[in-house]
Amino acid sequence: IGTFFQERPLLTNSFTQDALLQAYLQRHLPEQQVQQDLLLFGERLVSEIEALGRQCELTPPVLQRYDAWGRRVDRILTCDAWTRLKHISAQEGLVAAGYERTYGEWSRVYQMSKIYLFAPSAGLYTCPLAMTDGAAKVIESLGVPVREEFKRLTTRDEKRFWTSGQWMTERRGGSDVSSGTETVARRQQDGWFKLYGFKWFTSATDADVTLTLARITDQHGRSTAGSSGLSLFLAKVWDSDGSCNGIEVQRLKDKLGTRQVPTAELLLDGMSAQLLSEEGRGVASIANMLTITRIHNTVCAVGTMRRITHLCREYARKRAAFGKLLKDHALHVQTLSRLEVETRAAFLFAMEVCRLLGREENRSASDRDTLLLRLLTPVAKLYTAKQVLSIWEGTTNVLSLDVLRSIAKSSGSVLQAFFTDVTERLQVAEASAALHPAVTSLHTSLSALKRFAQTAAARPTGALEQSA
Ligand code: MFK
Ligand code: FAD
Repeated sequence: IGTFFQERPLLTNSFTQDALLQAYLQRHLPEQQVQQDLLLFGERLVSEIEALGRQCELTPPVLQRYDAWGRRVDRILTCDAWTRLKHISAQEGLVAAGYERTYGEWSRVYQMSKIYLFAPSAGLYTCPLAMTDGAAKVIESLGVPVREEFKRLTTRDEKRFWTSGQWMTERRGGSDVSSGTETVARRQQDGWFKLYGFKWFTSATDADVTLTLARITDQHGRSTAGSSGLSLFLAKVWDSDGSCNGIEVQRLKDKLGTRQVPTAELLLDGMSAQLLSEEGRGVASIANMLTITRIHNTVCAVGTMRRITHLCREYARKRAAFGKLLKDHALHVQTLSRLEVETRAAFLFAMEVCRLLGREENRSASDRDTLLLRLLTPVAKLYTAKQVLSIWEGTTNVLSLDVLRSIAKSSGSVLQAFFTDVTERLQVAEASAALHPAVTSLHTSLSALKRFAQTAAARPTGALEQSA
């Protein structure tokens, strides 16, 4: 069988290996505390988290439908590593840091830097974290009196930390949630609701609570169709005795990827839930969750790109072909350089969106920042997402339409904000002779985009779709 064994690429501290992340933080968030925290987190990723993520892949969740006595229990059994990742997520403040706001408008950049480092090692625990963050954001932005839930979603105390699900998709409605949602909500005398319906894709179903959409029925059982009939609800997934809250877990999805994550089909058969939004404002209210999960999606995609480029570079120093190391083959170096440039651009794009989010939450955002955040969130998600990341949280085409929605809804103001922003950045870049060719080419692209925008701004989304 021969004596040669390839030396493997080594994973070392992802923070100290990442010159761009370090430089970015040095420039914008140079606090010693941040550097120290990320340094230690980078060590923990190698020494502990990486193995846990791997364990989650090797030990996928299972559904225990009945107990030994034939009673229906519907328990989702996850491995110890999955639970440990939940605890680590709380300890490291992977959601909390976004709400403690210790670093003012840079708090999201700080939090997302950790998510970015965590993602490629975390066995997709990033999925429940994204939804948990999104749920906290919705609760905070609606200002509803569910303080206990908010505190638990954003705590660093691992014993109190809760995660949230995001149950939107039904068999009819994945992208088209507004017309496809059939779940109904019947009002109870105490003001709570009971939900009846079928949710077709619910990831990280081991969550403690969930946000979901349903149509409130009148006394005759009738409800309003379309987006204006949908309201947003908050529900506990499990009762205090560990049994399901009016839910039957039909089955766990047998997936091609993301096998670590328990994703289920759920029959809601009288799930007790609390109304969170105004009646009929469900879609608009859950949009805040979509913004957060789409930003997480972006950051996780870029974190994975960085891990891949890092390992590729490391491998190229160890693997030989045709008499020399890969790093000495010009063509291979060109391939790696292209990956590196894409990764850097995607990183800066992702961090810019996080910066804008942080400014908005810190109430220091200008009007332009707010418009840019709305426009760039779907663009960043659709551009960076590959594999499953491009399906969930809005497919590439659906997000393209969301970009058009943002243009139409703001009567073109988001584009105006974008053009002003890019023009100002190009003016800065023009000062450097080395950047002249790139600046010229960007000016050409910008002119073409402006021409499109002139025809697009005043038209409704449907008409815009034709012109896209
Ligand atoms: C690794 C990390 C990743 C974590 C992954 C977690 C696991 C996966 C979880 C999921 O996949 S959860 C399911 C995600 N599903 C989607 O993303 C659904 C995709 N479909 C859309 O995004 C549609 O655009 C949407 C259902 C949101 C709306 O379609 P409609 O019904 O055609 O929308 P309409 O009528 O234009 O808008 C309704 C309201 O919502 C409007 O507000 P107003 O009533 O005030 O006018 C819109 O402005 C508002 N809205 C829609 N999208 C918005 C938004 N507001 C802000 N931002 C947006 N993006
Ligand atoms: P469809 O909406 O039927 O779309 C099919 C195709 O048509 C896509 O390519 C889409 O881009 C395209 N398309 C649709 N509409 C348009 C249009 N107007 N113009 C152009 N093209 C269009 N959902 C949840 O609610 N919670 C979860 O936790 C969750 N977890 C998931 C986990 C995994 C692993 C996966 C794969 C999905 C999960 N989903 C979840 C569901 C996911 O959000 C949906 O699959 C997604 O929103 C797409 O919906 P769909 O599958 O019904 O596809």
